[in-house]
Amino acid sequence: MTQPIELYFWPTPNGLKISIALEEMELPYVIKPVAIGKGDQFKPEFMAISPNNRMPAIIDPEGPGGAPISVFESGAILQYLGRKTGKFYPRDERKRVEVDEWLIWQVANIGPMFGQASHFKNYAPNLVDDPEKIAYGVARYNNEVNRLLGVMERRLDGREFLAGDYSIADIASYPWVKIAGVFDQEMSNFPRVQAWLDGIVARPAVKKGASAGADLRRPPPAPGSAEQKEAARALFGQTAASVADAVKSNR
Ligand SMILES: N[C@@H](CCC(=O)N[C@@H](CS)C(=O)NCC(=O)O)C(=O)O
Repeated sequence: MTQPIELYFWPTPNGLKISIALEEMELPYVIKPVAIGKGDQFKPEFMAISPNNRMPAIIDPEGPGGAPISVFESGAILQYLGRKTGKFYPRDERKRVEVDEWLIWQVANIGPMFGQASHFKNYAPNLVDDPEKIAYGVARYNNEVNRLLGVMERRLDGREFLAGDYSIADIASYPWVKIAGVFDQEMSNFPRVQAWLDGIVARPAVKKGASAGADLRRPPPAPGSAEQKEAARALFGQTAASVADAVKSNR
């Protein structure tokens, strides 16, 4: 019997890329929650498989040669799962290069820029007293979100998906692009992106994968609450020294 893949996960857009891929590829998996607001990402056993103290990560008990393998970084995980199953990641080299381009475009652009836009929109207002101090960050990253939607809009001219057939490149982009409206974007300016989103959201495996870890979701902690302070300590102001301390205190 196939042993389930262990998915180290929290229900954020980066985590949902992998739950969606696992559903699409029909691979059994178990969720291992990594409560990033509580500092689980600094636990030594997690750092051993994800040295960048970020989720998602996976352990496949049935890796190459039948032995376990761990993988961190969502792009590397998606490529691994695509190679393992032969699904949503073409074998043909030209087609694969095209998927890789758009997958790497996602992890190098959409992920970090939308992620920073989210930071300045959702978190910075609770961390910085003067709204003027965050205005530049909000504008800079909302502009980047807008620019990247423009890149997608051009790319989807005459194409249904980012790179050939529906692929891991689309799966990677979907959970972030879906929430672009949060970053003050008017999606009617990007009709091809909207049509792409509508097509993907209708896929049953996407619906299932996108609701993974629903029981872990909580409303954002109230500003000034103990929970919010704990999350801010775990997530923000990280330095080499603070991460080393967090890992040490988790030993
Ligand atoms: N490049 C990474 C980014 C993953 C990432 O940023 N994960 C965030 C949550 S969305 C995280 O684990 N944050 C924990 C922390 O900031 O300490 C990937 O694509 O896997």
